[in-house]
Amino acid sequence: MSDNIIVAGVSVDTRHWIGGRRVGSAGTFTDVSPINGRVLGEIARGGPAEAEAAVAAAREAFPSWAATPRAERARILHAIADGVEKRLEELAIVETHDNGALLRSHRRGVMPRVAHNFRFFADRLLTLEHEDFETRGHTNHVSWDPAGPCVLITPWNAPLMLATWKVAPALAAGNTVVLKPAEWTPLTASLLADIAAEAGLPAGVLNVVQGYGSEIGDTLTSHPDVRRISFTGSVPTARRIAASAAPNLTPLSLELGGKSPLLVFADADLDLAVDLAVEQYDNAGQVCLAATRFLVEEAVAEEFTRRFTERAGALRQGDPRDEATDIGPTIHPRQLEKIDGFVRRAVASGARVVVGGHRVDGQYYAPTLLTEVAQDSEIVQEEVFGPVLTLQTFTDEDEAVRLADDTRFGLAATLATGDPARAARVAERLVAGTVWVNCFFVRDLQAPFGGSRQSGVGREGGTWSFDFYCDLKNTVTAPNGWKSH
Ligand code: TXE
Repeated sequence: MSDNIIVAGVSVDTRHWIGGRRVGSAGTFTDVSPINGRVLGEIARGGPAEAEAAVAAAREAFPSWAATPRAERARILHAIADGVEKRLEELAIVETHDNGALLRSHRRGVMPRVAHNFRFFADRLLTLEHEDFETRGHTNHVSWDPAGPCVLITPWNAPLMLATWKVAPALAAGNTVVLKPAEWTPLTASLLADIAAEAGLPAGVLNVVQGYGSEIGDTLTSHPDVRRISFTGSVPTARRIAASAAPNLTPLSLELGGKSPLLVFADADLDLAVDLAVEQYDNAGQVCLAATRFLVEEAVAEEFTRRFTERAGALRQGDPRDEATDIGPTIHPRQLEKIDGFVRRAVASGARVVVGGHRVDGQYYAPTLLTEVAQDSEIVQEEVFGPVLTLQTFTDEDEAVRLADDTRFGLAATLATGDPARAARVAERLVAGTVWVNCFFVRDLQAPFGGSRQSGVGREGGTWSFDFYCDLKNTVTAPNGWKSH
């Protein structure tokens, strides 16, 4: 097997990155592009031995990186951001080939954001401080001590973006990292390893291992030398990881699925509401935050549906490399099958198709809206992770809140209303990690991000990330530094 593959002119190393060296595996797995089913290459298929080696490398590199002055760590993180910006076009095109999301989004939104992830946490590190305070003359000094090797496990829907949400704060905090990207999208993590090495990140501080979660995951998550695990993905895998981490009581951050609502009140600007609604087809609906359940006040439901149908019908589905495309393919034949199964079962149990409801050529699924769906039905309760939305109506605010909150998730909610008092009232009542009012997908890294209920455990962002990736310590010193009786 050749160690490098060429994807759209970009050379990508298909091996692991462990302790500052490229390391192969006896076996490989095949990486296929969702755009056209073309094989991109064979990727090193890691297992327990590679997981052990990566954790050992992270453990060995930890003391020196943890002791590296904050300013120097921040400088290296900024250098990584510089590298991301320099190779932005390459990262964008490789990511699009690997996961099928729009090239124009990768170019203009996602990859600049990847660089920002490093810059933000580098800068934040330099201002991370808690004012000392006194207790009966004693001084309390709070510090954020690096925790140790961190295992970061990431999904395929926004591979580099979600990986760097975790990698950047973990490294900034002085930890070392083993990153395990999803097996459907292994490529940009490998490029990140190159960029980090070029930026001067010492060997072993960032390690990248490739492979199937079922083969390499357990060794990583059950490892006694691992001090933190951060995972974004599905609820069943999160349960497996939590069970595997339980004997060591390794702290976990879990960012899981959602079934978030878009509430449209009769007093809303309907054009804005429809804009927000159409946005839910981004990335072919494979977005954890997507507001997949439209809850629309009865008085405007017909008009909302009419305008939405018109807008959805104008969306262009096709090759995500084409700047004019609005919706690309689904990630994998298995995901397509899963999406189609959800829709077929919903229709069989009485749902009415307003828009779409069928496969298109290749791995594409038509943007879909279903109505006449029961609150307790599978299509309303379970995450589809595809371009499939449902519409239900409500008659008053209480019913809107009741329907919005009636799932096992609590990741996000979006409100469209012209009444600020109502927005405040409803936002306060909803169980959700993020509530957007008359907007969607605005995320400042200073804000806490995460889900309630089965949408996750913990919050990432700003100081919350440092709280997770550090062992917080309070040092209490006696008055005048001397023992008190
Ligand atoms: O996710 P998995 P899958 C949801 C979405 C989707 C469903 C299934 O509903 O349809 O999950 O997707 C690694 N130990 N989301 O099967 O299995 C795996 O290799 C350690 C929502 O792809 O959760 C990959 O790196 N790791 C979501 C990562 O877990 C293991 C984004 C995610 O894969 C492992 C993606 C194990 N035992 C899917 N088994 C979101 N919240 O955004 C697997 N993995």
